[in-house]
Amino acid sequence: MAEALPVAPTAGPAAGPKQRLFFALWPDAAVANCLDAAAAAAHAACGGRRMRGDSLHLTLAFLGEVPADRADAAESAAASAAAELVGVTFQLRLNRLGYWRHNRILWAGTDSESAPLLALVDKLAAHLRDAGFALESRRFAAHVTLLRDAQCQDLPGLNAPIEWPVSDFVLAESQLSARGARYRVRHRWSLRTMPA
Ligand code: 2AM
Repeated sequence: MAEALPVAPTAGPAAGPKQRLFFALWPDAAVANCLDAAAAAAHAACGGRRMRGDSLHLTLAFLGEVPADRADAAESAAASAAAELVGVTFQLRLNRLGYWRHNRILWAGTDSESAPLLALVDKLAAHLRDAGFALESRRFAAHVTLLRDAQCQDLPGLNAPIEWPVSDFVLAESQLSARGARYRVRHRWSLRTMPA
């Protein structure tokens, strides 16, 4: 994994209120605690700013600023993707930390690609594109940002792999303020059962 996640402007009308939206895997409390502990250990080595424990996530597709009247289209696209992936729950094993010098992000990720994760990302992207959302075509890089503005001379390791049982995904909204971004989960789709 070498590059940041793809992004591009979203199609749709330019006027009116907008929301900064993205699809993500959102960990349960147990996984979030493991990620938060990894962030604490990495922070001791690299400094920077730790992500809030309740903000840790793995982005699947970044939509950027979406006009409020297009949010429903994004949700419908996600429901279609979820319907086609019913039963595709999987175990994600985060077994490494990584550091991107260009944006000074320290992240947790995996050194082997997860086929079901990539299937989810591809399926979601396909339905979003069909709905008119313009996603960038750069390769997806699975990562959970742990630290921003980090400076790592030597990359710390993970004490133990983090096992993340994945059975749903979410649409989240990022609210930017002077004190940084706050995230709000707007909707969750199960991979176990058909969307309502
Ligand atoms: P990051 O953690 O690597 O910064 C909410 O902002 C989520 O969307 C974060 O996980 C962030 O990734 C990702 N994100 C923010 N801006 C992005 C962009 N321009 N391209 C891709 N992903 C982005």
